[in-house]
Amino acid sequence: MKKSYKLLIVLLIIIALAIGIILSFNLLKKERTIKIYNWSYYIDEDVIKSFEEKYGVKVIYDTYEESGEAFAKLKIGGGGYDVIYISDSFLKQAIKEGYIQKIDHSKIPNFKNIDEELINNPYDNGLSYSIPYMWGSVGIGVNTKYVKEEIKGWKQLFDEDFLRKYNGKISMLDDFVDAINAAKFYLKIPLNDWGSNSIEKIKELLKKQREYLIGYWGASQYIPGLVKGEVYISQAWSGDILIAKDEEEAMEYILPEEGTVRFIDFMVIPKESKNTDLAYEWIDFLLEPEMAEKNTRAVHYTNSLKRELMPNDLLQESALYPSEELMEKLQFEPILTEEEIKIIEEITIEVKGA
Ligand code: N2P
Repeated sequence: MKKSYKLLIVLLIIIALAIGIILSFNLLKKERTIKIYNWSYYIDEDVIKSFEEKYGVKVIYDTYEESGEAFAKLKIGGGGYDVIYISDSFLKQAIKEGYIQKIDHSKIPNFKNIDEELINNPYDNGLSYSIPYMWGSVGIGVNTKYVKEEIKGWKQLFDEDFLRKYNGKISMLDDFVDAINAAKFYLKIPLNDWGSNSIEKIKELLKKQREYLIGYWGASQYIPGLVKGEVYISQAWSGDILIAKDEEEAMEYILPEEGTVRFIDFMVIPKESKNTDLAYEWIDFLLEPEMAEKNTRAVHYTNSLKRELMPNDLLQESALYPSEELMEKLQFEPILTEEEIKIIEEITIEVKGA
């Protein structure tokens, strides 16, 4: 064999080896995957990218529209997810049922950044099983291009004349606990009252309202829906309406005068997560002031960090850091027991299927 042939063969072998090494490195890299399940419209996409770059992992990020979907995933061990975001109301029951892993605080150096008020919360006091992500309120989003009259509260969303006027242009939350909460505020029924008399009244009210609704919508329907004018009025979460306002100036968020709820969403590690180290890294990353600020700016909800870690311009936004007077209008979401979760499922089926 000629010398130049030998050289060519050696060269080809070297190239083949190099390709092999690159491929296997990429395969290895691909194996580092974390799966996240969060509400729709609830993160700055750049934060996901920064995490992927920093840790050299692939993030599989799926979203949902109502708390029941997250709870159902936890019930089956997590459905392959490593971090699931769950609403306050369902958290205690998920802990009680053993759906969630205990949090090892030593694996979250940024734990020190969390606001004291959120550490001592009624759902998981001391944060043994969960880490708070964001909080906000439930209210009413209105596109004032189409609705000129002043909306004051839940009273209008249940008033038949009003409903007739905006027939097919109103949506209620797909997250049925919140539709039920609205009915309770309107009927002056306490949020933790699940007695059969109260339930009958709530069902009757919601069934009557349903006739006039475009539907029960989550954020991924009502945010674009309000912007395009497909729907004029939506029961909605506070930040979502501010997201819509980024696109359509005529958007307004109303805190109902009868009162409303303040929600807190938590990050948890499901029982069967296989990538707990990555799950801790994800949670810790989101508690970095820079990332929390980015998320708050993108989705307009209040992150769980201490105020002193946030810049002044954010602290001055009353939608994010409301005055004490406004805070008094807000009640915590109720803590649901197993029976109450079942009752909600029954009301949902009966009202939605009516
Ligand atoms: C974010 C929805 C907030 C979830 N788009 C309310 N718990």
